[in-house]
Amino acid sequence: MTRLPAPLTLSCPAGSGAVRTYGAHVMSWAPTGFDPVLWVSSRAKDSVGEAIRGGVPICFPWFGPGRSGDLKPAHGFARITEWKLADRTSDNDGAAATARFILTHEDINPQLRSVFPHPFRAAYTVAAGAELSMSLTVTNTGPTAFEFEEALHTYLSVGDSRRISIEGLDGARYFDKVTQQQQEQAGPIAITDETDRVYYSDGTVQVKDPAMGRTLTVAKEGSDNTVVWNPWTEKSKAMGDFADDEWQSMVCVETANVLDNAVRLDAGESHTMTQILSVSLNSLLR
Ligand code: TA6
Repeated sequence: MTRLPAPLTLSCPAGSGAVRTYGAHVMSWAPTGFDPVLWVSSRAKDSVGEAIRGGVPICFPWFGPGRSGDLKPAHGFARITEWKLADRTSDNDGAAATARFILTHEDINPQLRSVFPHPFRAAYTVAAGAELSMSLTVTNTGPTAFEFEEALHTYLSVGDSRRISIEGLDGARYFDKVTQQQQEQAGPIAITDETDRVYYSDGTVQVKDPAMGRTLTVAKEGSDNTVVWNPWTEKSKAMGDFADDEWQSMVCVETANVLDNAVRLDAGESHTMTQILSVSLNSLLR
């Protein structure tokens, strides 16, 4: 297997991160003075053609097995394809260091292109500083309309997933992929078992992490779904690229447009989805 080259660093006084051209995959980010915010498995693969277990994989143009339930590879081809680096800056006055990536249908392996035979252009801008913003713009460059799903499958690093509280989804409808039931969220989310839920929400989510004494905020624009995932014990054991106990140190909160919120683009139309991560220390008084 061909090992992946080292990621590009995005560094400025306010924070730093790393991103790969492979999958335009953000591997790490931390504001200056904070512990890493993104999580990567100790067993993560790093070879061409393999998905990377951690950071922020880009799920596009479908999510999971797709709405038909039979599409491969899981979560689409964007995260296992080399994107072109269009430009890269580091902002010395401390605001942010940025990188912009481009992917078109011409970059896609021909076998995979048959699954999604639509001309498209995806532009992805990453800005790492005191916050981490990731913005994905998809343009229909062909003559006929198409639909796609998308998710920024964000792995967040937490001190103990059994003690976190995920706020901002109270009252939101969700599809529970574990029970295959439609539910409505009542209050904050606690992780007490395998959790795999597609929420119908366009709002900001906060992950309160008492073990690390901090709150992670996931703000977004252009997204009508938030996916929350923790594999818990049995699913962790079943994944070769995930150590058995690592479910305790991570939770996925994913900015997305999936299922019946798939995006439809007419010829020439574009759609942008943006996720902005930030961190704050919990007040000792609260
Ligand atoms: O976003 C949650 C999810 O769809 C889960 O169902 C699980 O499959 C997870 O993504 C990881 O998917 P992956 O293909 O990266 O192993």
